[in-house]
Amino acid sequence: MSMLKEKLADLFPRQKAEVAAFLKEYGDKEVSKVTLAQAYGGMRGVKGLVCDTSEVPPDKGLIIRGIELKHLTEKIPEEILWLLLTGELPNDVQLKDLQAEIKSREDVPQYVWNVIDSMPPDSHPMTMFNTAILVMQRESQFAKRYAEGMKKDEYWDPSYEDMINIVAKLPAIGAYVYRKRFNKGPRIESDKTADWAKNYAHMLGLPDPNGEFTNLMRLYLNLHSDHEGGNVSAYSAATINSALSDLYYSLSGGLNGLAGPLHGLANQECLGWVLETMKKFNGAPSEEELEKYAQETLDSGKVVPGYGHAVLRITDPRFDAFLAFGKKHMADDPVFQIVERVFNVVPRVLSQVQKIKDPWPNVDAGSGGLLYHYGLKEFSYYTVLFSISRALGICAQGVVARAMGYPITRPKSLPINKYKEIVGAK
Ligand code: NMX
Ligand code: MLT
Repeated sequence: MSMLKEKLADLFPRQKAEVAAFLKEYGDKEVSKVTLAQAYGGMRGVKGLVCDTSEVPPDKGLIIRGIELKHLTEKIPEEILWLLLTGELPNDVQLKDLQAEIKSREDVPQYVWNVIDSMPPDSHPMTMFNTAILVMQRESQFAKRYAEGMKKDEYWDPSYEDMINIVAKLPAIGAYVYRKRFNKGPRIESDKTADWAKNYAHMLGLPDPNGEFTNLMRLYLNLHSDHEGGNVSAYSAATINSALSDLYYSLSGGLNGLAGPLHGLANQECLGWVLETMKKFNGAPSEEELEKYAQETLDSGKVVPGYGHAVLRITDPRFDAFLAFGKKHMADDPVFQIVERVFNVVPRVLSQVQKIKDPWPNVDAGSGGLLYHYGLKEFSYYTVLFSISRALGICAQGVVARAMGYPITRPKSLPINKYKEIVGAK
């Protein structure tokens, strides 16, 4: 048994007992109230979900298992996966053990390449990526063991196996989607000595003479890994998983939500918006021109992508981390400079619109400019990068949920006349 799995086998029963005792004593206490506006408003702010892997206080941003993101930016994604699951960072021996476990599972079945090859060549990269995950569902250990009649206490074990099998294969699949979709040449074989993010950078096949792009990939795959339980992709995946659909079904389903422009696709939209400003103003726009363009975007009924958030009320610390990387490595890059300039202007413009609750940049406002700098210019691909990273959080949340024995998700909906009765409307 791997060291991580061994640790979880020890940890999970104790955590499950803690939840049971907590519920026994406090189960009937109220934790949230719901107004009619919240029922009609995407349940914003309603506390009714449980997620232990991470939390997002509006005034702090992402905290993974009690550690603020700013203290985790130098970590690599495998360390983050260990942290998400166990609540601790791994030591060197544990990290190597997890990396070896991932490495041993990275071979992708041939039929996955065949399926990607047979898709319409203009399919969106996210459609290709999510289809590849879904088509691998036949590999699910959870589905197999469930059909054989495993006990409820064992659910987390094959979920863990599915998680490692999926996580191990995603860099190769994501890289192939890039190479196939954008005619970059044949698939590049895995580097058997490289860590997860470095191997992904290697298989993408972009020039990386001094390893800066690899470092960006490590940062990128670290920063997007998790964002508590209520975001569209995590919540959708958890709902699917709660029906005991395995992690292949649930991850693919959740990532279909990430492919929406108000969620992960905003990273594609955001760089598009930045480049449009360059086209419109024949080069780098001034702050005044950007202000005008942001206002035009609002007036045309569109959102300014990369800005605003359903939970955060500060500049997203993930944006801060990308900005710091850009300042260090590409301060003179014209696209990066516009990203910085947009940051100076857009919050001011959005602050003047009363209904917008958060005028600050989110994670998607800065990442595209950095990818563009290293030659990853096909921005319809950007959400695949987000997905590879978010798979860590979604899968970790799924394994924890099965270990804790959480039931099927089923909130109550009502039609308008029932709500009218409840609030006493005429
Ligand atoms: N540009 C224009 N309008 C905005 C923006 C923005 N960046 N942000 C919020 N609004 C509007 C929003 O559309 C809504 O309008 P209406 O009432 O007419 O429907 C109003 O302001 C109130 O929205 P909020 O309560 O501030 O935000 P909400 O929680 O509903 O939505 C987002 C959050 C993230 C969906 C929203 O801020 C947005 O659409 N931002 C741009 C897209 C984006 O960057 N998404 C990525 C989020 C991060 N991620 O990676 O998932
Ligand atoms: C995320 O990373 O999932 C986004 O910031 C969206 C969210 O948290 O709602």
